[in-house]
Amino acid sequence: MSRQLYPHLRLDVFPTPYCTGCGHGILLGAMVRAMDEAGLDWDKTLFVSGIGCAAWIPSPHFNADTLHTTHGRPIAFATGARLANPGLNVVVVSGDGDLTAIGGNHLIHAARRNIRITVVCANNRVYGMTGGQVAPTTPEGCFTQTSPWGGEEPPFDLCRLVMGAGGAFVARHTVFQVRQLIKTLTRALTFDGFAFVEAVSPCPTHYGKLNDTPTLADFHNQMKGQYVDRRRYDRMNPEEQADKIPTGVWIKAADTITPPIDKGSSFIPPSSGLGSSSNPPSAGQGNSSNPPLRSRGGQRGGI
Ligand SMILES: Cc1ncc(C[n+]2csc(CCOP(=O)(O)OP(=O)(O)O)c2C)c(N)n1
Ligand code: SF4
Ligand SMILES: [Mg+2]
Repeated sequence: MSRQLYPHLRLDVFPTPYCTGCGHGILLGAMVRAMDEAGLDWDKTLFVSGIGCAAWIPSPHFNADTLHTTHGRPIAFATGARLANPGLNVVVVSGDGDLTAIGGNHLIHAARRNIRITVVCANNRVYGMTGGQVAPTTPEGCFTQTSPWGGEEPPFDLCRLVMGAGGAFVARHTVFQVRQLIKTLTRALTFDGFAFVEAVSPCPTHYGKLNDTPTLADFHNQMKGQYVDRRRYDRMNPEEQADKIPTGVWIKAADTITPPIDKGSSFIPPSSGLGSSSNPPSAGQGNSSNPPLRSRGGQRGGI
């Protein structure tokens, strides 16, 4: 990483606590580079995380305002911060267990409501921090401490989950696709609405050692065959697609995106005498007490 980016890190807490070969360190570096490329003001950005190895990416490593919250609740905290201070860029970075198991409800409803936050999910397909329990992202047949005969449940495809919930900007890359990951994170950080990025990240310690990928190099060899660009994936027949996972960015067509919830439709305190339950302010309309809120410099458009 360029030394020019060092001021954005708390260098006194390095090296990171991550195991050798953990993908979370690659995502950490990609986030810092993406923040730089997006040109976002670090002093106007809040990073929110839950509990888990991934939740340590922003906190304590970023020299920025960070909220290290409770397990499963970072999106709830982030939503509150965003609505209370619309001038803030709010970025959630956390793990697959945190965001899609215990915190899954917050994820789908933030996507449905088009809350203007960026959510980055480090998906290592296991609960890493607590010793490697099975997660809703663990592929069928894969071994974990709590699925010693191989997981029997079908996993979530996180991108499909968030798209199904209405997510406007949805993306996936492995941490090995680092250039695309940085580019996509840059777009997500400036997207004018709810943006979700899944970063597939190896956990050699608790996932790899039980699934024939004990080193980062083993993960690389396995993932480069399995994760394919979505344009290539779309050209495959169903048999070819069966063991592949598409990567890339999916953005809803602009005219199908729900207006972000804080755009002129925000809560009006009853004491203000404005609005009532029978006459709520309509979405998309500002008024003098609730002017439309600052755009994050959005990049809407359908693909
Ligand atoms: C309410 C609650 N339940 C369970 C835990 C235990 N716990 C801490 S981290 C974690 C899983 C983290 O997994 P993930 O979010 O995937 O992060 P990773 O460590 O894999 O990066 C769990 C179950 C907790 N801290 N609080
Ligand atoms: S347990 Fe897994 S996710 Fe946690 S630091 Fe080690 S390799 Fe990374
Ligand atoms: Mg995990």
